[in-house]
Amino acid sequence: MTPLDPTPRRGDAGDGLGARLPRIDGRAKVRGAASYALDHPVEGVAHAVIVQSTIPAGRVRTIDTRAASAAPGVLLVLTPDSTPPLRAASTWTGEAPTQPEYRPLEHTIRYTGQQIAAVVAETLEQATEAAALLRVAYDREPAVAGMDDPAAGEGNPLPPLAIERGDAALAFAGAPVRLTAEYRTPREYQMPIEPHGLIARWEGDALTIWEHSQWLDGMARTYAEWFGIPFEKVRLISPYIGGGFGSKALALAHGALAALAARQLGRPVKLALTRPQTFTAFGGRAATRQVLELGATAEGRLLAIRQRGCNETSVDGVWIEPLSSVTALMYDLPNFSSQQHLVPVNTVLPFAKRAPGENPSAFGLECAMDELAYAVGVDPLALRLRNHAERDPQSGKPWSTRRLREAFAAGAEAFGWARRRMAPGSLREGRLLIGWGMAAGTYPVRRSPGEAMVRVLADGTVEVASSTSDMGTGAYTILAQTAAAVFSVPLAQVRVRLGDSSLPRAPVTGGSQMAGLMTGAVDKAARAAREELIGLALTDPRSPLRGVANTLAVEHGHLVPPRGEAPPLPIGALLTALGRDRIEALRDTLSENGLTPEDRYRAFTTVSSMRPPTDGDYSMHSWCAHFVEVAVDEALRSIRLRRIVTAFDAGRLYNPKLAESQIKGGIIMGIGQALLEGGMIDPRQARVLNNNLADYLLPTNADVPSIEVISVGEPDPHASALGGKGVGELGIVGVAPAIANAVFHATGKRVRELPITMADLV
Ligand code: MCN
Ligand code: MOS
Repeated sequence: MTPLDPTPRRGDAGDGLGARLPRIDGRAKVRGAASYALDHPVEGVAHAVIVQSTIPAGRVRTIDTRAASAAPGVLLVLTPDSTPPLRAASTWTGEAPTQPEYRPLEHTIRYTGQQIAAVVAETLEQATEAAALLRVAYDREPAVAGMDDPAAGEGNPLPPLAIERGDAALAFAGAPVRLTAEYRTPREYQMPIEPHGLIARWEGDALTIWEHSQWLDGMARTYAEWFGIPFEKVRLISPYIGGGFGSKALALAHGALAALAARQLGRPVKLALTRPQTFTAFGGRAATRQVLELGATAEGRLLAIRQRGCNETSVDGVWIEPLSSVTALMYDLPNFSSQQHLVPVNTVLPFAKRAPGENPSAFGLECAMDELAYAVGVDPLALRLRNHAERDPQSGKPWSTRRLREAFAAGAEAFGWARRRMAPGSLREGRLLIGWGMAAGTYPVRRSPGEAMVRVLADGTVEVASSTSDMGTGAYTILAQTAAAVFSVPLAQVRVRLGDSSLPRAPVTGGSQMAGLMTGAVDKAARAAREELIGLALTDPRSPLRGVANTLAVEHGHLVPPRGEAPPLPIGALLTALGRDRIEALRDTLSENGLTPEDRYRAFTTVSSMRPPTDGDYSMHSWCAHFVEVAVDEALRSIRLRRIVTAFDAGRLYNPKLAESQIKGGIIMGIGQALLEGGMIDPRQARVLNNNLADYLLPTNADVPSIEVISVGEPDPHASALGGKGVGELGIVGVAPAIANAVFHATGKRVRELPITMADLV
């Protein structure tokens, strides 16, 4: 490259932020060069296999380990009797442990599939064989299979989640139009293609763990606390992740077991869960149920919503799937009352799956809005515009940006919504009943501190380093683009290192916050490094540009005097002239000064520092509108999607190709939720029956129609340093109700429970 040759341009933004570029890690991934946690070659590794409970409640009376221990290659059998307790770790939300000890294996059984033993052997086959030889005797107790089990009862109220705004009961009673309906979503599972597992290795009191992670620092903290070693002694490594969707944010019991076994054996241990084991080794989305009462004027203006909901949790833990999260703020709604119960059942503790809360919340609300549209005879889109909220009705704060109207308009235009006729069954193609449905979605802007290191090396390479993770989202690419923009260098000149807890700190890659906060951190660090370069170039005695001007620009990776006083100098050449191999800058996005090291540590290793969307003067959210077409075979009642158009506002897009890909991924997951997914629970054993990818149905290419994605966002200066809002979870919110509404339009059948199957339409 000769100096000042324009770098290859792709789109208006070059290789910088905003350019529509493919993922820089894409080639490595498709060619098998990207190494995932379990691929890592570790000398002398032993293999662990987990054994799970076959009863839902009771106690392990005995585990006869004799045959297993004597089996070929077996090195260690861990049972509740033989496993020493670890120290309890504080929770991911930052609360101190309530008990001193943590036992990854316990006698008390709370759900089918709970881990009760582990076998470690020389080979995976030997460990698997020996695990089958364990003889477990249980004392069984009655279990609660799910929320609908008569033994489940009403559950426990959650007062902190209750919302009372205006007088919903009164307004509902006096409303000219009233609707009451119950909406339900089943247990759902994240099901990333890369199943869960890890390799643990001790060297003295230092623990290295190769484990996929949405939160390197949070998981490293948990391991450190479990084993009573300093945080710095734990190194988590996970440069690539085969999807997480919320399931890879925490250190889990099988991780504790692998690390424990490795310490006990004095050699590295690898543990991979089988696909069926992943259904109970960590929690998926909780099943939910909500009754919505909508009161409206005859023209469809909302007067009141009363919401009574519940979600499943485990018998010994609390997981909240907040059902009011969209209901409370989507529409101009003067009177709102919401209460939620938690129903403890014998399940693994549910956890976050893409848009926890917003997703089932929107399913109820956006179906109910469609029902209201039919009750008052107003087009569903017109009804939503009629109820548009000009500010957040819950916090009373103005929206930072809300281009939902624009999303409705752009989506409707691209879809051809204006041609829709209201009556169900009015569109037909031969034996196909065609239905058009729509729904809105939203996801809050969350913010935590992030930290990044930017280095400029003597060969001109710009290096970005952070412990944040890329689950397939595109973090490598957008962070490279961020640095490329600051130095105006081609992407090929930037190297990004992520997914290693020894790198600068980052909070959880959850809540769709990472792109906004890490582009901010990288931009800040890169600017600091650029300033330092310029300063050195102007003042260092060895700099060829010393004294030539009183300012310099950085263009195309060169230091450029403003009026051509001297030839442009490549940034690497300056370092060489100075005899330095690098300059570097570490910056974070913590706004508060004077944080103690302990505060900093907590900020990155717990979610205690995550700011809610209404923290500050504005209420900040991303928005979307989905328009879908379904075809229902009149005779077979099979449901096929024909096309989806989604318009969204996620502020400025750091990379439109990747943001659109995120939205498409969310939509595809929403298709699964609407038509295919759902844990089937055996009422006798409280067991997930379809615990494999043959029976737990996910959308395949053949299930996915053409998807058109349109961005209508504009930079939101309040939401993040560089103006973007989250997209990772946004796309799934509202998909299932849009599909349910389309099915209604096709068939006249209102299905209020997911997934919607042929059986619902006969
Ligand atoms: N992006 C953009 N412009 C924006 C915002 C985001 O171009 N204004 C693009 C970037 O490529 C960025 C990606 O979208 O890397 C996601 O950014 P963001 O919305 O900040 O989400 P996170 O980086 O925090 O990723 C987590 C989020 C969550 S919480 C779940 S759940 C989820 C999701 O991302 N899990 C995923 N998307 C996933 N995608 C894949 N492939 N795999 C998962 O497990
Ligand atoms: Mo996403 S469910 O917040 O990891």
